[in-house]
Amino acid sequence: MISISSFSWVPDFAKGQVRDLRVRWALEEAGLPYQARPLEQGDQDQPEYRTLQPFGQVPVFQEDELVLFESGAIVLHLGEDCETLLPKDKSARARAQQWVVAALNSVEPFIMNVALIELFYADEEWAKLRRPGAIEFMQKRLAAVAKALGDQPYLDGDQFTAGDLLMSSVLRILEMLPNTGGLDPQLIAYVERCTQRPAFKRALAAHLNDFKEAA
Ligand SMILES: N[C@@H](CCC(=O)N[C@@H](CS)C(=O)NCC(=O)O)C(=O)O
Repeated sequence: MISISSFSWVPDFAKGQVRDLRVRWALEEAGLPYQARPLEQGDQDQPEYRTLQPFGQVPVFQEDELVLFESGAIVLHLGEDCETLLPKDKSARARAQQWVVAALNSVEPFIMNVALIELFYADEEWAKLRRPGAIEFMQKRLAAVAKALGDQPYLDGDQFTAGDLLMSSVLRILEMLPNTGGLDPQLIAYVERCTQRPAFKRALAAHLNDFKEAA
């Protein structure tokens, strides 16, 4: 049975955002059963966990002998056997992988810059100075995503792929960041389209339910 690590507790603002959700979503798209293994506070710093995840983060994916960290790598691994995530056609598959990397490498870091300022350092003097520039840069990246999407339903056209799973997950971080310019209506509709998928709804329900059960 596949297992993924998650946290048993996070602050309310982070519920529905922790990165195990991305893997749960991919597992649901692939139709694979799994069990979550919620970590208690401090478990992520234990040497046994650090051998699985060097940075002490969630999620860790385990299936038999295979142990993987990095949600993007896990989604790509699951895509190997799931055409919904990674199409069979070689070029379409490469483009889906490209959007996975774009979401995690070209968009998420700029949203996370703003998230760190807003959620953790808002009162610091340096954060107040950095904030406008960080928001401006993030908004430039969001505008570029909107332009690339154009009037297509998904980043590569008509088909949802792993690229959309990760991009919409990354864009959802904006839900935690009011007063930072938000998403334009086109990207709001895109995120809505992706998260209306039954697989996302099941993943989110399980993710949220695990916090309730652990409380
Ligand atoms: N790049 C990693 C990031 C994982 C990550 O940031 N996980 C957060 C929860 S969403 C975490 O474990 N934070 C605790 C920490 O960094 O110590 C991935 O995508 O798997």
